[in-house]
Amino acid sequence: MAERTLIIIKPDGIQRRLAGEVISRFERKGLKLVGAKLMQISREQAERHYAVHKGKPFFPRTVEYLSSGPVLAMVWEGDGVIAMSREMMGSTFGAQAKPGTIRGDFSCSPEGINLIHGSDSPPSAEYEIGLYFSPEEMVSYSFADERWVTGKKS
Ligand code: D4T
Repeated sequence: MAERTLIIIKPDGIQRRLAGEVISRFERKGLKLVGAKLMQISREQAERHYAVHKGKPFFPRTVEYLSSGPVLAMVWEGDGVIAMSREMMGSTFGAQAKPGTIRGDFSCSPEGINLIHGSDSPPSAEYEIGLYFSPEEMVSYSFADERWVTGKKS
């Protein structure tokens, strides 16, 4: 199976009606959506999500932000999808993210109000996908034009 990653359009992305814009960028890149869920993340779930940051000064407000409104949780698939999506997102703070990236184009926040989450490694992706999706909630399928997009013969 190709690599998978967890992408979340965070509460500000939903409130600012940017979900379609973000999904469109992932689709145009050629990546494959294999799971999607509009949901409200609970405080406990957000604490589990950011467990590696527990104890850091920004942990409380980061948990508060992720659980502050509806989000769109998605699983995207493709060889190298984790690194590609991190590049597409841009660096953590919108105020510093490069133009052309999602955060660079749509966020000016210096404080982590940064529209989107993407897993940063295969172990994080596995852990984070498991927080939001059961295996039956993801779908495996092929695109008819796969070889024209990836160059791989299916
Ligand atoms: P997420 O995980 O939200 O997609 O963002 P990043 O992967 O780009 O950033 P991260 O895990 O290092 O940080 C998680 C979250 O905490 C906020 N944060 C982070 C913050 O407010 N101050 C800080 O100094 C750091 C490092 C922003 C994102």
